[in-house]
Amino acid sequence: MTTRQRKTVPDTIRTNGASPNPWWANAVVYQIYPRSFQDSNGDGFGDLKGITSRLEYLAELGIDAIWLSPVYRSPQDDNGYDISDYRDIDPMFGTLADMDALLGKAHALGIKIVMDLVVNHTSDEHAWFQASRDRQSPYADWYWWRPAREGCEPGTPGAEPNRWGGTFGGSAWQYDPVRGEYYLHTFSKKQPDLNWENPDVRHAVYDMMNWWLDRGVDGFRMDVITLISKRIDAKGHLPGEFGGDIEDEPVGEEGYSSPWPFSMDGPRLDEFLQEMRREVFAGREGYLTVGEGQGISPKRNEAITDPANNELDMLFLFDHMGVDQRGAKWNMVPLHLPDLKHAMAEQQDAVRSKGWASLYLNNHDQPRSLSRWGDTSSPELRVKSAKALGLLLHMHKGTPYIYQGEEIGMTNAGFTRLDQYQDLESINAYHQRVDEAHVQDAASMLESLAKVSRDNSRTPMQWDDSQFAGFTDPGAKTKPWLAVNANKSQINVDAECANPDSVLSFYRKLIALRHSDSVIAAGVFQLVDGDDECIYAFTRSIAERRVLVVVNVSSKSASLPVETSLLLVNGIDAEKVLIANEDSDALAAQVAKGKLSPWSAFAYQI
Ligand code: TEU
Repeated sequence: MTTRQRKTVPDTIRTNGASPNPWWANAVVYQIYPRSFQDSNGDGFGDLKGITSRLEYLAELGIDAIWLSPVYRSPQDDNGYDISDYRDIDPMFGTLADMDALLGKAHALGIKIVMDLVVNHTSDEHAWFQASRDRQSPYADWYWWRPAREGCEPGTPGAEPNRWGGTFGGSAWQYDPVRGEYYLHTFSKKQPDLNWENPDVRHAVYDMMNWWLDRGVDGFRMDVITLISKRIDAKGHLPGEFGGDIEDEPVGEEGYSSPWPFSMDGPRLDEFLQEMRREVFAGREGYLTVGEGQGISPKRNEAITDPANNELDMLFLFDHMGVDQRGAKWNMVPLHLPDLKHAMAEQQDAVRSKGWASLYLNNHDQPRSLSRWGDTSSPELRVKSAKALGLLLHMHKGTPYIYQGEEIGMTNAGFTRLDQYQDLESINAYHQRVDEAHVQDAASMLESLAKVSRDNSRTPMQWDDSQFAGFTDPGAKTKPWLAVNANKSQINVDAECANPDSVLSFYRKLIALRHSDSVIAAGVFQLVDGDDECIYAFTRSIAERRVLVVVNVSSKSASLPVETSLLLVNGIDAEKVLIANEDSDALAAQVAKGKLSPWSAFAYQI
């Protein structure tokens, strides 16, 4: 077992306004996508025993907590984000005993475990939903059931209650012949939305959460939690039901309007979150709650995460992840750096004195940031830009999240054919856009998928250069569920572990710095030269201590902009470099010329 060096942020330094400072005030969280992390039984899917066997690796990396994507019992329509039993583990991942073993060992190593909580919807195979199909059942009102549009034959084309489309294709309404009505599904038709207006639903969710906390988990990452309160009128009607104003809603390229505006940050969100806080977390300590924050503005984030309001500890905001997308997520455009800086700065400014930010560039829904915004054209630039993006993110204020493989510089999958993809969103979008709505041709849609499909981040973790990258045994019964990236021979844990110049070693330093330096953990953020198109610079400060962060987010040599140059007017003193992806002499020479090499990045005490 490793002994962990970790200073906490002194309580005299304000983090989110809570006192004492919570443990996550200077923590780093690591996200595990269990299917793709480590397979222990050769079935081609990662599992809990696999994760347990890799905990020492994570302890050495230095992370404080794991966010575990869903491992509950599930038909796996959306890789576990469709849960059919909240109190059991899917056999694909193991058993409850395996979960207890994982918790026990993680805790012994000083690592907390935060479970994914998916309660905007269940699986259609969940017992609640099955019971709900009977109008006489006590569960009849647990989901959003609605009759066919007036004058239409139920179950026929166009008879859906309104024109909402599901996030994963087709209508957001599915007709159920047993009940003779439609149910709402914001995501796939196997993910019916729960009716949070019904107090029985809410209390069933709180009971389940308490059950997991009693079992030893340390908190929850709450899937699409900001969609739980839908905008209904006094009669309980959803917009557009039976005619109404949704007919005027813009219809997207694929012929549907979006239900999201009617559920993101809905009217009862604060009330539900406060109720959850009371019913689940009152009297408990040391947990973490982080919500997926679609539709939450930085200003609203400040309120929801202000400890005085008793809602959530932090949220994942989305605005900074959309800066290179236009309209549909499939329409990617090159990054215009000032857009990213301003989106991040707005989030940072809103948590200056109250509330808290979570920091991420990667997760299981996003393409790899290194392929998206870094430079993978040569091994040198790949390593340097991976470190630059890591430094950039980790020097902001908030709690950084590392998505598995990010710490070794994993890249997009490199798939070129539709049959290589497994993600339902990618496959459905292809058919809808290419075959049905004809908004993209096959070649351009394959290009879009190669850039932005969720499968880009879901390829197996690269542990070594063996056939299946150490994710599963070469002699395994089946191949990994998703192909291993061809670059596993260059990019893997084994190759990086002992190399002090690797991306992995750099991430260890980033994590250690957050633990030991309270300016990095809690310092006030100030953007510098916000409109510069290559250099991303900002300061972090507490009282007289001030750290300047400078990153060249480009593959060309860039001039240091005015304000940044002024802050560096005395040149670079090696002793004041907190962390950098180049040696101090090289940095000093660049700064002396007023230039920064491609992807150079450093944090400097000024
Ligand atoms: O994601 C919700 C979400 O808003 C998206 O990021 C979504 O996955 C999609 O990429 C939109 O284009 C959460 C989970 O993180 C995701 O994996 C699930 O599929 C989804 O909810 C449904 O549970």
